[in-house]
Amino acid sequence: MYETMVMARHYEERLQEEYLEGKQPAFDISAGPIPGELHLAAGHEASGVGVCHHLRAEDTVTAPHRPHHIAIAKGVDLKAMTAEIFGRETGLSGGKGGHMHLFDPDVNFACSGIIAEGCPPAVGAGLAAKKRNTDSVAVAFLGEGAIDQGAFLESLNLASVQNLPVVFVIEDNDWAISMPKERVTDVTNGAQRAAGFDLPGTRVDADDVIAISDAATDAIGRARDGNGPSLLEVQVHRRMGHFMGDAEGYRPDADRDAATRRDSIERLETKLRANDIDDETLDELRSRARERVDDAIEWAKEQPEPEPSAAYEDVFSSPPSEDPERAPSVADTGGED
Ligand SMILES: Cc1ncc(C[n+]2csc(CCOP(=O)(O)OP(=O)(O)O)c2C)c(N)n1
Ligand SMILES: [Mg+2]
Repeated sequence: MYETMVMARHYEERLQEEYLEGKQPAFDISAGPIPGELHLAAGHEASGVGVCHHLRAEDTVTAPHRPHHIAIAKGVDLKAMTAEIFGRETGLSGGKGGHMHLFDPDVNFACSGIIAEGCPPAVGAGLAAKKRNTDSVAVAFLGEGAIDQGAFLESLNLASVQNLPVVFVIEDNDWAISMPKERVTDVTNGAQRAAGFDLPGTRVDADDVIAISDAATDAIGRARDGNGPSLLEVQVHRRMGHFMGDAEGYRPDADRDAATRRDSIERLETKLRANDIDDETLDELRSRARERVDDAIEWAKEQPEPEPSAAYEDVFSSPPSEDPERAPSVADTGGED
């Protein structure tokens, strides 16, 4: 878990450097090696790693717009994911999806820029697992800013009434863009939402990967054993802006400083040392993690950009103009079919 957390943090720090290249002085969002928006998840590592650590490739994970730590922990192909973020042809989606639209069918991972959008597909994956009689589970991650979305609440209901193997994980980082949590909801503990659907709900108050992993053991074990869904809320921290380029003028310095001080990786390191893991072992884990990230980024930057002529490929599953079944249409011919 330590190695994966270091990998996820180093990934975000390296992407930040790459992203800012060429975007200054007036912050041109389309410039540089990573054009478009970028939401980094430094400070969220304990959640993705503590939960996904219990999952297998055949289990499904859906993530929101801040997905990298979860994707890394789920075992998404790091090189293909990085190429996707850099908009390259060999990316997971041919470089057309970007960092909020990472899909890796080999490990059943998907994410979306639409908040709470991952909840219904996770319920669908849970239903599929149940119908196929497997013990696979599905996990939907969402932010605390999405807990009033209909998609989330309807998904809780459907998962509950159908007794599906789904775990919902709320990552509470106290902020939804520039909106502090207390201005959005009076519910300080998002896990209480579970009570309205007669589900177990647990909140882990600190971004402590061991505590999160323990809570996930129960929730995922329960789903795997056919005992239905549950809801987990975990406290994490946003160490960076909402998106890269966010000057965070709305955020009190004390809040940002506190997020930086509460470092889940240092917390785990302290626990590991207390359990007699020596410096040499920690150094080795850190170097291995960083090397994998650096290799993936170097590789991705050497990949070709997609041909402009490929812009419409894979966009429609069945383009009307190319589908003999659908052209010409009934309306055009006046036929009666
Ligand atoms: C349905 C929908 N509404 C609004 C947005 C715009 N939006 C993007 S991120 C965000 C806030 C998300 O906050 P939270 O869920 O707490 O996640 P965090 O960014 O803190 O990780 C909003 C409102 C969106 N992407 N989708
Ligand atoms: Mg949030």
